Amino acid sequence: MVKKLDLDLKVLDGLEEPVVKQARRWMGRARRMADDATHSARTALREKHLRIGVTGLSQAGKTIFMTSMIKNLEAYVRGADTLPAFTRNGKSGAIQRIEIKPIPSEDIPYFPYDEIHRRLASGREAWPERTTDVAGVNLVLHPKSSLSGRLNVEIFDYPGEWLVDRTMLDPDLTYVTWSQQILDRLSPYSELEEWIAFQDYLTSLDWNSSAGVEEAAREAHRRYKALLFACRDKVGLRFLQPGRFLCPGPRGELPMHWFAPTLVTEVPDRPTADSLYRTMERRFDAYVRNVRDFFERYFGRIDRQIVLVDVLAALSEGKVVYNDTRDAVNEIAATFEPQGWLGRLLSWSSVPKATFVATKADYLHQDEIGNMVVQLGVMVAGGLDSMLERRFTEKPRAVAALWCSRDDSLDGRPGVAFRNVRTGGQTLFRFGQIPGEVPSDEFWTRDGGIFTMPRMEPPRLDPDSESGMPHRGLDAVLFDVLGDQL
Ligand SMILES: Nc1nc2c(ncn2[C@@H]2O[C@H](COP(=O)(O)OP(=O)(O)OP(=O)(O)O)[C@@H](O)[C@H]2O)c(=O)[nH]1
Ligand SMILES: [Mg+2]
Repeated sequence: MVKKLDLDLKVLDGLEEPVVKQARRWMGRARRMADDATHSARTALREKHLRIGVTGLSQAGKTIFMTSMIKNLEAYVRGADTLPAFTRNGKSGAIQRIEIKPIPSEDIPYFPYDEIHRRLASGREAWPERTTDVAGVNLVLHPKSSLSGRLNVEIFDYPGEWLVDRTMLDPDLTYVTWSQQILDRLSPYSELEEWIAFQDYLTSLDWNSSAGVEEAAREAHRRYKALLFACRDKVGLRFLQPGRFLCPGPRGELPMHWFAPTLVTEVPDRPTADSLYRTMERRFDAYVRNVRDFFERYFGRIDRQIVLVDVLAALSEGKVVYNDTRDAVNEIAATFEPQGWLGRLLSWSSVPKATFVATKADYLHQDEIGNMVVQLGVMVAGGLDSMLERRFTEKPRAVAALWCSRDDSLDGRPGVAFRNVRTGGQTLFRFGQIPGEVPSDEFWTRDGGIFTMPRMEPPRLDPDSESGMPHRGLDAVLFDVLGDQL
């Protein structure tokens, strides 16, 4: 191919100057494309690709999980014993080298794991900010065995607020049915001033009218958004849609965001295209299309899904937050069910294998971790047995991606000790009972029943990360998703 192009370039000698230049440019480009194609074909034979989605509601621990995953894989490759599950399963030293590269399409922001690690290593108040955009990296793992090809592991981080939009892809959902769901879900918070302001405005609107539509749509959106922020920041809810109203992404707020749930329960009779109803409905449809594009682009070809759930935050913040988190996790889990509606709807070859993980397991003494996993099963599928039967996950896990505590005891019962971000001093902490079922009303009214989890200071980290990041149980999850590929 390349030889043939050389000959053709000689034939061009003697033609008009600009024509020759243009032709040479095309030939050059064709040659580079041919080279690239040859290179890709050669490497494709030796390379395997694995896309891992790390998902979870906001503040579930995704950013820390990914950073710890990368830093511990790097340290393991350098010979540190950071992933004992690999050693236990005969894969000690299975990865000879690791390269960390941008996602091959090169148009996705680079996940700033080094910067996050540096901040964590710097001490107090070092936890990352909420994530506001998608970011990813490609981990190129070079296995020791010459029989296995290079393994490209692409991982993505994104704002947890966007995950709940997944359920908006249900093909049976319309603007009207979605609005009813949302208004039902938020009705327990009707005492919030933001709810009252939003409801007052909705009831004053004429949905068939085409006068003042833009102002009405924007004002309804503004008031609805204020309600979503109040539900997130005052009540602690996470199942809030549309997720991009809370976290719009790098392009900021777009005109398609200027809608809100409607009070209309049936499609009005022949509304005109420029009526308020149709305008809002059109924007809702555009939003759903955008959500579909997002999930298809980043999660459409995911092979393994790691779903992180902050079980302890849900249990500590009271019945309302528990039910909200459980509903969100339930609905998201259903989208991972083999043969679920999402798998059939999108052009995905198959629904990825999911691993459900309870995060921040360093708030518990080792003796209590089993109860945490049982509660994870309750939240995901009503019980551990049902979670396994419905094949949501093969092995539910509990992980502290960054282990900030040590096991201790409090009043003779298992607890943990850590440095508290608020006080800067040592705190002895016992989470208390972790129910093995959906908590009863007595659970919520018990002494000390509802509290905000104290924030732990990150442990002292080695700034060069030679020894990785201390964790509890991360190695088991990584072995579940990578072990059979090495
Ligand atoms: N003790 C402890 N705290 C953790 C751990 N992982 C996360 N956290 C805490 O949880 C908070 C949220 O963690 P992130 O990793 O930023 O959560 P996220 O899912 O990326 O959140 P969003 O970007 O908002 O979606 C952190 O700021 C920490 O306070 C852990 O392993 N141990
Ligand atoms: Mg994050």
